[in-house]
This record gives sequence, C-alpha cells and structure tokens, in this order.
Amino acid sequence: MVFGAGTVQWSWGLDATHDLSGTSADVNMQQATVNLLADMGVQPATLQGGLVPAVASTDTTPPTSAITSPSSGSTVSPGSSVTISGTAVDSGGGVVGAVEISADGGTTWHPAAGRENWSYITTFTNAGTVNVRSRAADDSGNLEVPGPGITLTVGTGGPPPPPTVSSVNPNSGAQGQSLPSVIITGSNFQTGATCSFGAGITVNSCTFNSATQLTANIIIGSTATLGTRNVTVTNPDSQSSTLSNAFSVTTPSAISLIQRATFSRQPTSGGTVTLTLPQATGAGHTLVAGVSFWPLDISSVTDGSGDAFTRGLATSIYHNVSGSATYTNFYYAKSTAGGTTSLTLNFSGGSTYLLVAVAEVAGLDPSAPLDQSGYHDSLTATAAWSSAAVTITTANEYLFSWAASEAANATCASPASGWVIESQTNPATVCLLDRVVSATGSYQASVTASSAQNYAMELVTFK
Ligand SMILES: [Ca+2]
Repeated sequence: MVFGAGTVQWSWGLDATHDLSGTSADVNMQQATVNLLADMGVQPATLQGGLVPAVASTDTTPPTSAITSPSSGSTVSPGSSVTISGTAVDSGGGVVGAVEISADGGTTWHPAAGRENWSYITTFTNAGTVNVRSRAADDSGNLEVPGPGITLTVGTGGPPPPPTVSSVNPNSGAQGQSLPSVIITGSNFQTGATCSFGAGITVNSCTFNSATQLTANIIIGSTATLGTRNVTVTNPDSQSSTLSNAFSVTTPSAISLIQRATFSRQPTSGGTVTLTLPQATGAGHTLVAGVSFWPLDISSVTDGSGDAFTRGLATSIYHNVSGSATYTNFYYAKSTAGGTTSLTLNFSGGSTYLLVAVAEVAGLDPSAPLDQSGYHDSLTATAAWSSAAVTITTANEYLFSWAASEAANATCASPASGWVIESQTNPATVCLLDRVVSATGSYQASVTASSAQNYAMELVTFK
C-alpha cells in the first residue's frame, strides 16, 4: 500500500490557491492531513475552521487475515479463473484498511477487493503446487506478518489414470480352497481399491501394497463355477480394469493316502529320535505325525527336506495313569518339499518312551490344512477304544486317528464303520486308523483292543 501526502497533487486538495487553477480544496483531505500530522506528533497552533482536532493513534496492533476459500490442498485447473476469498479482523482500536494477496508464497503482493471480507481473482497457468498467502493492514499502517497461507495443486486438468491388471498369481485354485495371498500385478492402483474374482469367490480383503501390486485374500466356494473367470480391480474413483480369464477354478484334487507308518521306541536313548519312513516323501503333500510319549515333552519335529512342522496342541495332553502314563500331541507339515525318508522328533531331554503314527497325504489344502482335533482316553482298562467325536467344517477331509497304550501289547481290530486300520506296532501299542470323507458332520474313530487296557486316542482332521 502506497500513500503519498507530500505530492503537488495532494497539496492542491488542501488549498485552491495555486497555478493551473480549476481544482477545489477537499475537507476530507484537509482532515486527513490533520490526522496524519497528529499521528506524527504534530498539532496545529491554530486549527483551520471546519476541522476537528486529532490525537495520535495508540493502535500498534496489526489486523489478522485468513483465507476461507478454496480450502488448502484442493486442486484447481490450470488456465481457469480462481477466486481467493477470506476475512480480516483488526484489534487495538483501529479498522482493517486493506488486504493483500500473494500467489507466490509471499514474494509479490496484490490488492484484494474488500476489507473485513475480501476476495481476489487470479489464474494459475503452470501445473504444480502454489502457496497463497494473505496479509492485512489497519488504518494506522500496522501491517500483518503473513501466516503460512494455503497450498493449492494446479492439476493437469484431467481425471487420474485408470488402473490396469496385468497378472494374477496364483492364477487358479480349487473349489473350497482358501488362498490368503493372491498377488495382483498391474498399474495405477489406488489405496482403497477393491478386487473381484466373480461369483462364488469371496474376497476377504484386497490389500494395497503399491500402485503396481495388490494382495487379495480369497475363499473359493465349494460350489463355485469351474473354469476361467475375469479378475477386476476398481479404484475408489470408480475406474476399473478387468483381466479376462485371469483366474480359474479347478476341482479339488482327490485326497489320498501316500504312505503311513507306526513306530514304537521304548525308550529312546536321547533327546533326538530320527525315524525312517517307508518311502521318500512327495512334493506338495501334508505330513502328519501323531505322537504319544513319556516322560519328557516333545519340542519340535523336522524332516530331511527342511519342511516346517506346526505343533498341533500348544500343551501336550496328559494321560494320568501310574505305570502307563503318556502325553499326546501331533505335528504336521503342509505343502511338503518332498524327497526325504527322514523324520526327526526332538524331545526336551534324555530317554523317552514314544509311540508314533505317521501319514503322508496328497490333495490337502497347501496353506492351512488343519481343521479340527479331539482327544479321548480311558484311565481304566477297557477293550473299547474311541477318540472324541469331532465335527468337521469342510466337506472333503482326511481324518487321522491313532490309539496308544503303554499298558501292554494289545492289538487293534474292528474299526468303526468307514475307518481303516492302516498300521499298528508293538510292543506297547500304537494303532493308526484313517478315512477320507466327503461330507461335513460329526466323526469318531474307534477300535476294539485285543485286551482291556487304559489308552489315549486322538482324532485330527485335515481339509
Ligand atoms: Ca489495529
């Protein structure tokens, strides 16, 4: 703001007696001059008639201003007119005299129209971000130190680019299968994008990893239509991309028992026991080891091909019979690497009695095969041995059960209908029995022992 009271033209407004006549004096300019001189500490000896005395302003507080529109962070189109508007308030005894706007972060300033409510119209030509600030001055010349102002994005003028889907991995799954990590690769994905695999496939989540990658967690319904289908990614701005035939639904591979074995060791001499399987394991299978043991706890299971075994029961179950006590637990490896006959059981210390039932099974869920488990025992002697009844949650499952008794050398016979005794070993007793089922419901394994004994019996189901 520039104000000049010392120019020739100003003095012509104070008095009409001068050359180049034709201008008249203005009482407002005369009073303004009295006010200005008062602010400078100068008072007239004799005040001209028609004017009022003035006192120096005591206002030393500048006004404050604010930009109310557009909001900071908003996008404006290059080349189009933008109205910046806002408010200003003075304090300290004066009024807002003027407001200025800078559209270049405070380097240059331009007058806005209005005072307490003001506006400024401009046009941004170059794409990028701009910093818009305001500052106000009051009628005593107190000038506001401008605040940070607002940031505007000068956009390219068009919508963001649509997504594209280029690949899906894995690109198939079986009916009933859960796939927690399907990688969708493409471009221009946005946070909050959704994934669709079509009818019969439930998408639990579609996680944004980057603009080029999403991770879908899906469950393929057991009745999902077989064959190829399209995968669609939709950004929050509703733009989407569909990759045709990106994913296919297959029939579940048949569940089948590859090999089985039982082992009895009384007792082992150390904390590590390596068992030899009847044949080398295959790839992509599930390897299950049911173990009954005494007196030290099993701590881990490994095999010769580096498979990771999961402990089935956090706490081994205690079968509390003096003289023939056992603990029960089980381990399993999913999606085996294959190619080994070596199975190693590690215990927390020295000599341990152990009874082991092992099964290698094809056709189970490669990512989360375990479904249910249940335990039942008898602390008193009986020839009727049975597991707990377990209700399975998917239709096609492998049911694995073993009975164990340290009491004597009974043999197992007469399994419950549908069950097969696959293997049994003495001395002491371990009997492995199993079955493949194709319907949900409650299942219970049982055998008849050759003599009445106390026993422990576990049933584990895999999907
Ligand atoms: Ca003021």
